[in-house]
Amino acid sequence: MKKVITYGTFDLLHSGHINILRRAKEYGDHLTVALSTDEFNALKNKKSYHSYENRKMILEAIRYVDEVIPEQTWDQKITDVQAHDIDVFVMGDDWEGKFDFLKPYCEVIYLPRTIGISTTKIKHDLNQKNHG
Ligand code: C2G
Repeated sequence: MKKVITYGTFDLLHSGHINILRRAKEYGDHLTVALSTDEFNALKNKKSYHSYENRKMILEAIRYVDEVIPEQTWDQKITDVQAHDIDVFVMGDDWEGKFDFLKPYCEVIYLPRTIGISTTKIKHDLNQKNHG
């Protein structure tokens, strides 16, 4: 069984998230998502609208996702790849090159981001609408 992993916050789920999850799954038979905890989001200077539990439950309902594990630190990736017997690591290309240290342990693939959508944009657009 070829196992794929990807990491992220996946807040306010949108088509960009679904695109990366669908395409990541195409590289194998099993997709693990390492989902940023609320505490780790604070380290990323991100505040997600949905809690970790809610973001986890939402991801687990997606057909492309087989397993969700917590992402708690920047330096758990090598351990995750080894512990979960991962063959392929996939991230959006806004992270191009940032995770090449994983190359000795698994295939590292950066996929083009979906243009025109992001959690930040959603929050911004909603604020504009509500405040004129
Ligand atoms: N993404 C995408 N297209 C978008 C928005 C996001 O392909 N329009 C991808 C990102 O490139 C990432 C994934 O969706 O691969 C999740 O995005 P975020 O939830 O914003 O994750 P991020 O904050 O980048 O966290 O250790 C790695 C970090 O946890 C990644």
